Amino acid sequence: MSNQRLIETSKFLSYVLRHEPQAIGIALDSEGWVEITTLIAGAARHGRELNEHLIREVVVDNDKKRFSLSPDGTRIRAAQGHSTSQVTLQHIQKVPPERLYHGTAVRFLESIRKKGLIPGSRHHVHLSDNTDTAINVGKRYGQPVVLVIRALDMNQQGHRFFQADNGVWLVEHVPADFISEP
Ligand code: HQG
Repeated sequence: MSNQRLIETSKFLSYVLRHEPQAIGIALDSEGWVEITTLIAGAARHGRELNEHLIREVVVDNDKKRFSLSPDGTRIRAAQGHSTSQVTLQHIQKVPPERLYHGTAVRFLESIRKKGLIPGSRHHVHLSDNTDTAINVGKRYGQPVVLVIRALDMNQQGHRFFQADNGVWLVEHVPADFISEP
């Protein structure tokens, strides 16, 4: 399977499983799941040819483990990053490590200093446990900068942390007091 086809399919799956399931006339359950057969049929009705083999390859190959299969292998969901109101995924609540990292662009810093980190159109602020990931995330928006978050302190002061299937840490909001800049 060509890499290009896998990337294209991953982008398409991100779009329908996180943001716009209605674009291909499918519904996700509140945990984000849909039957793979339903997904394939919906995509086909909208001119997009998928098949089970291709979908499974995208799930396994994906660099960031963006998608998960149900234990019986019949359903798929995006691990995190949703904006659709169809999904209210109950991620696993966990005690975070002492520090977590958030990659952003330098041009957002002024606003972050005022408001802290806010989720934008997604349901959560995304944090990682390593700086390499954070740099790559930040680069998407311009000159990257990695912010250090005092996650354990935040948690001890009542902020709930969740971890998605793929290891990404999620929190509702990071107040500016817990953020340090390099
Ligand atoms: C910024 C990708 C101004 C925030 C990535 C970020 C990640 C503020 C942007 C995942 C702000 C939101 C998530 C404030 C936050 N003022 N800007 N107060 N607070 N921001 O894309 O974290 O490839 O929704 O720093 O790799 O960049 O999709 O979030 O720059 O894992 O799987 O607002 O998405 O993964 O942008 O990325 P995003 P993100 P996938």
